[in-house]
Amino acid sequence: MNDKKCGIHELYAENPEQADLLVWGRKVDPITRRGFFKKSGLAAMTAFLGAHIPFADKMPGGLIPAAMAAGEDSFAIQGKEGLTILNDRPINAETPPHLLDNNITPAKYLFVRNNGMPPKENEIDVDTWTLEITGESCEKPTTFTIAELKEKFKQYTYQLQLECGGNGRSAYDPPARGNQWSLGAVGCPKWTGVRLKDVLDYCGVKKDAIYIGYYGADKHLSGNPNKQPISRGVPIAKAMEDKMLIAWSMNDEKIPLLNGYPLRLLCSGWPASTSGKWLKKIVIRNKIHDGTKMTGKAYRIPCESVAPGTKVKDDDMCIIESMPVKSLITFPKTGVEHKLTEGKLAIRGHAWAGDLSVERLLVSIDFGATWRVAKLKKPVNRFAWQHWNAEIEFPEKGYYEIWAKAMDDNGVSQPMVVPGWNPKGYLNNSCHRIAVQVV
Ligand SMILES: Nc1nc2c(c(=O)[nH]1)N[C@H]1C(S)=C(S)[C@@H](COP(=O)(O)O)O[C@H]1N2
Ligand SMILES: [Mo]
Repeated sequence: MNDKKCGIHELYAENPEQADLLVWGRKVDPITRRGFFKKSGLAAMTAFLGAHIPFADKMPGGLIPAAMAAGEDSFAIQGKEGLTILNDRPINAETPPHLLDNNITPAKYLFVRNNGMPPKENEIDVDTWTLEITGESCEKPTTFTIAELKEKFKQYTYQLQLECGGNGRSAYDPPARGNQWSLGAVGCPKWTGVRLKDVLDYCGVKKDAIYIGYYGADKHLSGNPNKQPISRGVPIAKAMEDKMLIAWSMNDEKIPLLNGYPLRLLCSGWPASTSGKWLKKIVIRNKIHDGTKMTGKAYRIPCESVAPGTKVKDDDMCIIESMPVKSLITFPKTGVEHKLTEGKLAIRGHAWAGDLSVERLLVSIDFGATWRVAKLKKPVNRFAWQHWNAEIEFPEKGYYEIWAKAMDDNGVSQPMVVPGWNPKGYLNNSCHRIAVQVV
């Protein structure tokens, strides 16, 4: 999968000088091949490497620092552990399935999907942070501090799953551009906040309202303050569901900076791109919100299915709504060895189904020829993922694959193979499978 990864490696491979300029603002002298940092570029690299660089002036241009080049693990994201980094500007990182084993996803294992440059921690003051509710279909535009939100509205805590619309994109052929997520752009932490509905009601939703849109405090990659990295939303009916939250806390702690500190929107069940991070403003619209990444082909799929590789007109693309049914095997880790003499192998994982719930989870060890029903729990609340487990008996030694397949309460199952191709590679909910060596 390495060849599909983009980010610093690809950038440097393609054009080292351009990469230097982009990442660090470092210009290369064409004769000496030395890199000349602008002050801010050197500061950025120093911060990245976590140390002052005594010989920075001798560093050749177009050279990727060895601390980053060595491999994924040498380039750590603050507060995260064991994530696979897909891109570093903006930061995008996913969680290997075996690290998603916890029932409630810990902060260190929640994936990161940034479209722009997040605000810096020292730029954020929780006490003065405000959320503005406005828009043409808002009767009483109001600005709240976080303290006012806490004081004015009832507080709720729910476990809410988040999955990027592009999770699974790496499996599409022909490939779709964008972060090559495999399985781990998903998680299900516990969030505390106020209901979006209560806040919207307080500010007055006019009769002609049909959509909401969010704005966050992150900046566009170009640095242009008039451009948003992303500004998406959901129809009013979805916004008014009682588990859509404006949250200030995740797992009883402050939300991690990269996941939206100090305030984020949660529209669980829909592509996580509808759950705005670093939340500053919500607009109540009298038309479908037309913010960045609402239009064109972003977060849209062909209204009618198309053959792989088809060019689709923007007009024939429809906004993705509820995410499809999906599951993960989170224990054991793929490639595990199991001794036949030890008897059954206990396996487990989670399953979720967007706006719906999961009705059944099936497992197979014979490449899908036969399936057995696993034990499946009810969600702790709507929009929380559901835990499942099973005990697997192997007939003899050898190589096996364990496949898991979930079915939602409309009777729709995950496909075994990659589902309908679409230009941007969204909604791959094909079955997760792991390898087991029985010895
Ligand atoms: N302000 C803002 N909100 C955002 C994004 C962003 O880049 N900026 N990314 C969106 C996308 S595409 C996803 S998948 C989720 C990712 O949430 P996470 O990084 O907390 O896992 O946040 C969404 N909310
Ligand atoms: Mo996303």
